[in-house]
Amino acid sequence: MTAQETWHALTRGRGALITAAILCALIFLATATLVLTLPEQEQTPRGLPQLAHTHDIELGVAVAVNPLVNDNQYRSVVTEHYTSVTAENTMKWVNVQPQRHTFDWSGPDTIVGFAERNGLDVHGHTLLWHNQLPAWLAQGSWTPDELHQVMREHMQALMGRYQGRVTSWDVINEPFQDTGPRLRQNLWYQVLGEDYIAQALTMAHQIDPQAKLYINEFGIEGGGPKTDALHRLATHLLDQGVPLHGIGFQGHFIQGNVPENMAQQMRRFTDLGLEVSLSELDIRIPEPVDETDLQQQAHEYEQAIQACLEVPECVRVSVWGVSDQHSWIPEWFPGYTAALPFDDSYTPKPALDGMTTALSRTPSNRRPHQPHPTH
Ligand code: 9MR
Repeated sequence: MTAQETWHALTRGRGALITAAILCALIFLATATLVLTLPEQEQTPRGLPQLAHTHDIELGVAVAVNPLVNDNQYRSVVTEHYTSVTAENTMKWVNVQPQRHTFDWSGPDTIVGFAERNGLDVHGHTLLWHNQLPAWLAQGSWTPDELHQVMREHMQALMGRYQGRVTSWDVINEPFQDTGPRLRQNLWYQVLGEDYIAQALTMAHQIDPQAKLYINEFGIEGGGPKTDALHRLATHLLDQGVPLHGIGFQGHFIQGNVPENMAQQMRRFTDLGLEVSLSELDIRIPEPVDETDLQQQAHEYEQAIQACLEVPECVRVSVWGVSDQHSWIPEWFPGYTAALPFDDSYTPKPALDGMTTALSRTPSNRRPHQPHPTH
């Protein structure tokens, strides 16, 4: 071999060596990147909306108009953490029709517009209730025909305006007495009798045949006489062919009292062919609140969401307010506070981790929901 041939052989060998070295380095880098990034991706918690989506469940929040318009942070909490909104007050009768035939759409339009711009669902709350009625209605004296007409005008105006945009409605809110099991003697009951419930649901279905129609009630989450009475009512309505599609379990809990058997109670209603939701979840804590309380609250938020996930026809969990600053609790239950997953200054509380933990579990027996009511 001449010196020149030896030189070529050596340089060819060196080229191959360099190529091999570069290849090794690339493989090493790629492997290192995979090893470093994969566990990190697994550890990074996915957002609540994405997690909710994997379970085919909506995660809702009750919203008020003023902060929605004026407070950036408020809006961010809603859009980053939830997939659905419920108007806390602005779609109630006193706000929508403060004077007979005078409608105020400013609040409802604001909420529905915000939801649409941000890809959020809207659950309608509420049509027939005993609270937050305007004086002209509550203090009026009505014949059944007149009240029927008033009911039709209001429902036609409200449901009609948002048809196809508000996809489910609390048609009947809190029909039973606070501790049950008797029907509440509200205005509707006094004038129209027990049949007001069937009449309202039938009317709502005529106005918007696609909307899911709910009875929304509190104090039914752990079973007992009030739950039994609602179950009998729902059975009776369905037997008569009345268009009832869902039951809202409000879920206003005191810390330490979230019932263990909520999924079981929900199943009693889904066995009738209904869907259910946890519609106004909050867990209030007696003052003073310490870290142990917040951890227990986190566990109970997890437990509440888990109950809904265990029931394939549980379609939504909504919390009743964006932050502790906006919660109804301190005003209505003096001595109790901190009921929501965000504190007064929008800092996420352990409760938010509790929700994430429940939603991070593998879906169990859930199946896709029917897009339209069957009745
Ligand atoms: O959170 C609502 C609060 O701001 C109102 O003052 C109150 C009036 O009764 O209603 C609250 O919302 C209720 C909901 O509409 C129905 N279920 C019970 C909720 C808490 O009272």
